[in-house]
Amino acid sequence: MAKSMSLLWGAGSPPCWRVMITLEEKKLQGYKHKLLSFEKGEHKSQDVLEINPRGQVAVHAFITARDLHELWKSINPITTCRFSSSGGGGEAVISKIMAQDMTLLWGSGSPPCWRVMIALEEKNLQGYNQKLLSFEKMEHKSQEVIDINPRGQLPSFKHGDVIVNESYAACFYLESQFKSQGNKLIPDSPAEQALMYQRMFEGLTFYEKLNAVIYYNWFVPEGERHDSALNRNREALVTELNLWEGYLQKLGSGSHLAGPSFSLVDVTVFPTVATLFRFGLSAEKYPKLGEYYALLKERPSVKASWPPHWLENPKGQDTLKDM
Ligand SMILES: N[C@@H](CCC(=O)N[C@@H](CS)C(=O)NCC(=O)O)C(=O)O
Repeated sequence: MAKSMSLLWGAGSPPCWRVMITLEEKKLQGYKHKLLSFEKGEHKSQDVLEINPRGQVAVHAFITARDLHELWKSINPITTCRFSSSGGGGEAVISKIMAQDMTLLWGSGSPPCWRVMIALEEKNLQGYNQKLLSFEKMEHKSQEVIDINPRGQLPSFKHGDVIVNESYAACFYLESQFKSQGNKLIPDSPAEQALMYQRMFEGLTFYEKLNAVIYYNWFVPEGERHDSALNRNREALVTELNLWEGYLQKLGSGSHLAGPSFSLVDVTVFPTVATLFRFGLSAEKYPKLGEYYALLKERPSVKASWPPHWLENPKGQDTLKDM
């Protein structure tokens, strides 16, 4: 197994080290590897770019998609849903009972909250307890939130006594606990599964680059703002947008982000895409993202969880109009 794996790595890079520790723990010594030098710019070499088009300093772990899948299969034990039933009315009743034990504290328009809400819908867990809180009124710093999430952030999510606040963690948790309930969100095909994981984690970069532009004034105190810094952030977002356009282009029309089926990467990245268009991104300039947005916005789980303040006020901002 290890022989079919290859890792391009840099010394002292924590992302590379993570992969190497996992490979060791899984007794996959013997994989092919090549130590590259960041100083010499070897992370921008053709060898790297062929596997990782980002070839960027912040991403130091390179492993092929197929290898990633094999590795993931070996570290991700298949969990089965203890509560599944074989159809009939039983499943709906069980979903309802399970959902009653769940509580979500959320904020309207927050992509992390939206991810969890889409996952809950997809897993037929409608009927969970929920409370919409206001960021403006600082309700995310209330005791009610801090009791579940000491970071004072939304989403804050609880299932019985289990607390899982990080949106990605909550999505993985729901899929793993309710594997055979509602829609299956992790594809079986090795290529699709590996691509799903790959794009999910790239999705975090996408979200970060978006926030650095649309919330620049919110994040950076008045005296520390510079047009040059904002322009740099805008350029970084354009680079990111072009990467995602390219990914969608390669997958072909009508595809989801990891292939033909809707999966966890759509759950986690769609809210970022919707936010782009809410902030004025042009579907003419980014036609593939536009097409993807148009496809997904009609999906029942997405419609059911659409941010209420977007519904009340359908016109968004034009911050990204000229991107
Ligand atoms: N990594 C967290 C991020 C959650 C997050 O940043 N939530 C924002 C709303 S979108 C928040 O609560 N911000 C308030 C704060 O950080 O004080 C996740 O994915 O769940």
